[in-house]
Amino acid sequence: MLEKIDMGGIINWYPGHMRKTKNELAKLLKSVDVVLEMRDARIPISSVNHDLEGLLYNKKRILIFNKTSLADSKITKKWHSIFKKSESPFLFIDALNKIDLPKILPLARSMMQQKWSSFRCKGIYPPPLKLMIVGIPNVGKSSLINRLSNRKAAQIGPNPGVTKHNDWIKLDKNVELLDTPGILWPRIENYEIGLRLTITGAIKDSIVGTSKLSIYLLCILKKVEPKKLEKFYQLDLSDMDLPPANLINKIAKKRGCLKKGGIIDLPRAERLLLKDFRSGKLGRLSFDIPEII
Ligand SMILES: Nc1nc2c(ncn2[C@@H]2O[C@H](COP(=O)(O)OP(=O)(O)O)[C@@H](O)[C@H]2O)c(=O)[nH]1
Ligand SMILES: [Mg+2]
Repeated sequence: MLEKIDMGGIINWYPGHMRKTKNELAKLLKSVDVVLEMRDARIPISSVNHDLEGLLYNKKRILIFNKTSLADSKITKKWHSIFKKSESPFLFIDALNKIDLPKILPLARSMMQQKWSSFRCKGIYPPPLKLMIVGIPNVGKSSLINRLSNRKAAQIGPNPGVTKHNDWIKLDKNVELLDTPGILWPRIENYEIGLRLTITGAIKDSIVGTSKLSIYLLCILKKVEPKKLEKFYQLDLSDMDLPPANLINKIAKKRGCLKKGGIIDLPRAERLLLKDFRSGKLGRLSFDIPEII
């Protein structure tokens, strides 16, 4: 996937609040009925936080793959059939475009039926359903809460690290949902996973650097969407044979990313490419591919 470019390295980005959150989650989980584990539909495997497995393994859990409208729909279909074979309940949703959101609460309630019937047998009215949403930073946890509660109950933002506290939010008189800050794991040893997490927004660009990130993106776009790339930046078809490092120079020239004296402003071109991709101008893209993972 990465051609012959050296992308080696380990990503260490584990701000103090992530460690604190993990410790707090462990305590809060006791009062939670169902965990909504949110992952990014473009990286359904790379966005798994294995560091949380020890905490979550015996909890009722729904896997929520968010940002489906940004993922390649053919690849999402393949992931769908793969996850169907596993035992975990899951949903592919889009919080921003309100895709399949009404399925979440009925699914969570259906997982509580047995426990609630035993309450009713004892003549006790079941307590409100308590949900907790967990996941990597910027995956859309707060956006989903706002959609489900029909108000701006949770703070959202385009950069990782917006939610800093664990907040209980009442969805209605029978459901409470806990928003949590995004957490990663202390050492991301697989550098390509680190790149996927960064390109999709869980890790700050500055940790990896826009240079490596844009080269990574161009490697993929060249392979998966060459026509779109060529057309969008008015390149030539033959440019698609160029190594990504040369291709970004071409894009810089085409887009007028130049400094005084006509010198190419590479960082500007890199930021432009990333912005174009993230605003959806370069099409839908999935980074975890079932056959490759
Ligand atoms: N396209 C798209 N963007 C989303 C979706 N959900 C969230 N976002 C965007 O992703 C960014 C992070 O969202 P936020 O809810 O703050 O993520 P959190 O850090 O997990 O709470 C914001 O810019 C949202 O607008 C989605 O389903 N689709
Ligand atoms: Mg948040």
